[in-house]
Amino acid sequence: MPQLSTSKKLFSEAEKYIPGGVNSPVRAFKAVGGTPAFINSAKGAYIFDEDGNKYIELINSWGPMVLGHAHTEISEAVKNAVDQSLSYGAPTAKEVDIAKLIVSMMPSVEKVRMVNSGTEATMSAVRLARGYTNRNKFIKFEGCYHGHADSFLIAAGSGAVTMGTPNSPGVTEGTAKDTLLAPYNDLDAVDSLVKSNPEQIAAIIVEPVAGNMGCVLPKPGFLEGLRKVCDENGIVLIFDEVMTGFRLAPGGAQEYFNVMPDLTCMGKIIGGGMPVGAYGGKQEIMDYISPVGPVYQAGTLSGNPIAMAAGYAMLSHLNENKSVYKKLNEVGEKIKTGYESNLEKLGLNYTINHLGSMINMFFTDKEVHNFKDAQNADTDKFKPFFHGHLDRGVYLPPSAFESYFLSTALSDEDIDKVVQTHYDVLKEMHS
Ligand code: KE4
Repeated sequence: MPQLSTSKKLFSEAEKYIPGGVNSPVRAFKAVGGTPAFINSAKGAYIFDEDGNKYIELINSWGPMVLGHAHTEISEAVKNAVDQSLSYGAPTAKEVDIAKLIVSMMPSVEKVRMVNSGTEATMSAVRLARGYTNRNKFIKFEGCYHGHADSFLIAAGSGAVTMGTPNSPGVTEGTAKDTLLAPYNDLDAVDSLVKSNPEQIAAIIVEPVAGNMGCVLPKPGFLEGLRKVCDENGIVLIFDEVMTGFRLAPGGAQEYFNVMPDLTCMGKIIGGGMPVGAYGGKQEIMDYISPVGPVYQAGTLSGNPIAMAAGYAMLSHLNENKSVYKKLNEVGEKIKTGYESNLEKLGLNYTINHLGSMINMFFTDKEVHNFKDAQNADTDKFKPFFHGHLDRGVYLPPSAFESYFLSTALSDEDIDKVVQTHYDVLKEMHS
């Protein structure tokens, strides 16, 4: 059990000034209990808390730190930028560089707009789709999380479901009525929503690999089916690649599955750890955005030069070192294989969902293809599973409804420790 006395003190102090003591709910450990470790540094695959505890981490800031923490090229890029002031609120050459790089990496993206978070990206993309089609409704999938904009907090995943507030107070009936819901992987449900709302649906937004109900993969044909229904009904297909973008492949899930959306939302990795989001896609649609078109969207710190320096360094590294993806996928494969071998040795048949460097285990022997499947797992088991790992120095996302985020910084020894810890914790839980 890590000694957390400084974190405990900081947490009680934090709770006096910050709601729940955190600036994002899932960090508060509400779903797993206990005191969240206050982190004061990180390097490579390791994070260190205020009490000097070291953890091998499988969160990586919820995705951005795909190369591990404090990567030299990214840190150097930021250090070299800060002396030229932190922000101008005017166009810069670096914004042109990163836009060109994103367009070259993301197969369906012809133009891109930088914003400051994944939420801003998805919120803007849906507004753009509504403006472009002159329609109000959109379809999202239960358990998918697209950030905290009002229209998405309907059967959302991630922290929303972890907090037990699937439909958040403060979201008006007026907003909710335009959000249509379908189970993930259910094309029939999508078809019936489209038929019952003819000419009214502006967009379908989907996580091409869901990571906010745990890791849930698209069934073969699901993404292709969404493409088809959008083509047949003039609906804008939006891939929320905030998590999968630049992680599953240089061109994200759309490259991996070779299914092209009309708009793509990006975040996390794109900023290299700095607050960056982006949305992009077909020029014909993107030119509906102000100042070219009538759909308004703006941001004081959008394209911030320091954030662009970090993001450009990250994306350049990924674009120029395709071996990163081989390593990422090897890390994922080794952990999956280790987990499977543990389950066999222990006579357990829990479900592991995995793709590339996204993975998690559900406490159920049934397959998990949508949110209801994920909720039917024995989520009470996640709490001892999480703390059993934390006590042994392995930091998992503190929620059963999250994918783990792996990085290239995990060495074979780290992977062995992650796998051994998985075995030891499950053995202890089931003895
Ligand atoms: P942000 O606004 O948090 O940058 O991005 C929202 C978002 C959009 N789309 C997807 C697919 C996402 O996963 C996210 C954010 N992911 C969560 C973790 N599952 C962020 C962690 C948090 O809320 O603190």
